[in-house]
Amino acid sequence: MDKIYITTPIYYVNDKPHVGHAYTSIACDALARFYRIAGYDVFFLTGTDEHGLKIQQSAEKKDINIQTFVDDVSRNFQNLSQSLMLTNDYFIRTTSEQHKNSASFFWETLVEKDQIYLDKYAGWYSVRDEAYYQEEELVNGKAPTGSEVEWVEEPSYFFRLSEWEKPLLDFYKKNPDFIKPKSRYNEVLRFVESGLRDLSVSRTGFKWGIPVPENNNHVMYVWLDALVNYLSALGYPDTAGDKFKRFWPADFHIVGKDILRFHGVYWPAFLMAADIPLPKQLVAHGWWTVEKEKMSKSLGNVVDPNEVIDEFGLDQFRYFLLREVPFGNDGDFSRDSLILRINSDLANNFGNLINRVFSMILKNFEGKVPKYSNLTKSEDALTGKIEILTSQYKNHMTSTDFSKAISKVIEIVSLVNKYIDSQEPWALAKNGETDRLSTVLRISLESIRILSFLIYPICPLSSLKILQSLGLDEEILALDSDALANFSFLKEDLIITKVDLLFPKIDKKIS
Ligand code: ME8
Repeated sequence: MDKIYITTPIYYVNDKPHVGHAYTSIACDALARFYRIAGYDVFFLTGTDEHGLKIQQSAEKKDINIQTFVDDVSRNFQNLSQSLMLTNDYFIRTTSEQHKNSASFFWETLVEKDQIYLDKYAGWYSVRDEAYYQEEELVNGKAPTGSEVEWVEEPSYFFRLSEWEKPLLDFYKKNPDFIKPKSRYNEVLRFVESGLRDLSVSRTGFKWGIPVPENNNHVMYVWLDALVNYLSALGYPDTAGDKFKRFWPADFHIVGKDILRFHGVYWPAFLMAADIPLPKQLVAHGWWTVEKEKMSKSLGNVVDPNEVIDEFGLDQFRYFLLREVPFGNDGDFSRDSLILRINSDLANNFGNLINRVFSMILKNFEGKVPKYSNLTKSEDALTGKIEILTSQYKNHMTSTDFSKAISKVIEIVSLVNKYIDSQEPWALAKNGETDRLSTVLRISLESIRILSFLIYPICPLSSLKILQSLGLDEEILALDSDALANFSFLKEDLIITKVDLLFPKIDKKIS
């Protein structure tokens, strides 16, 4: 069985999780669920990044012991994983002993390979971004991200990043799909082409980090510590262990565009320097604003995913995020667009299809799966189109084009609704044309069954509810041709049960 290793960024525990964190996690979960039902052995990782000055300062501001603080905030992220129904195989915390040992070993490897030397750093640092900036990168005295910077002068260990400029450029050129989308690939390429300087990889002056093995006055730069999580979660430094052998290199590192440079430049350079194979692909998605504003505490517009789930439902939330904007583009989270999406795609289209087909079968056949008789051109046309659309859906999912993949699912929904409209099963029932009625409803029911398979990565709850009404369980899910192109999949002695209302129409005034 082929394997797939998918990772989210590990989130800083300086504050509560919000819709931006939920977005990346949901995208990774959809991909993980997709690959599992496509027959792959999947390892899906998420977790929390718990060191660094930003976190130390957040705990101090609240006057809470730092370890207690990070335990609490990390728990919020773990709880969110549950409320988002993430199927992560592991949740990594960088304050765990295993990770600390792993990062120390990684450091020692770099030292052994003469990749690290002691010098002095004098330059700008942004605590909020946990990033170093060159003088010429600053915009009106601030980081290009708008964050405050401070002047730092301290002894520091450096990583010989400049030595990796050429190998990195060779690598990008040989692997044009290493970074997606293409615009981000070009951005990274330009950055490296403009020249790399050695990177400061340790800090003094505060203690909340992993001590540098040979000099405890220094803690590791939080980004070096954090990136190693992708290895430590697989048991590194035990590279002969089952997990590491099975799952490294990662297949998908999925991140926001804000942390492209760390993943697209520093991480591959660290790995090359440590002589560890490089991940296969880095996907950088876009940025969410809220009602057209940047999300920020001071504006008080930070969206708590739990509140959205409570009000609109988990599947609706997952659906909206993955459908609304092409992965890679920026998006705006607004109540109006959320309600519009739910009503138009889910309530009026998908929900309506399920409702009408199930009710007609319950009414006309007492819930018994209807039998086929002769198939006409209309059925051939419908099933032919569904086969094409399911294969397009699969291609879009494997290229992390979630929005396009979902649009194929909705195209199927619309086609089946149209097919029903054109066949007028209500008229067939009235005229006593039972064979034809039975065929039309059977084709429609099998289409809903196929839709429940396709929608599983995006809307797992609804998918499982449909399956339950069809007397099937999660194990049946698959994406091969027997599952997706088979219109006599359901057992004919089966009695289907009513599906609960999956997507209630939201009756809120749209401004
Ligand atoms: O950067 N829109 O952690 P972080 C879209 N610890 N995505 C968003 C978002 C928004 N408005 N806000 C946050 C870190 N994200 C490091 C990562 S990895 C080795 C270390 C998502 O808590 C997006 O995935 O600041 C972004 O990259 C990530 O959260 C940043 O999370």
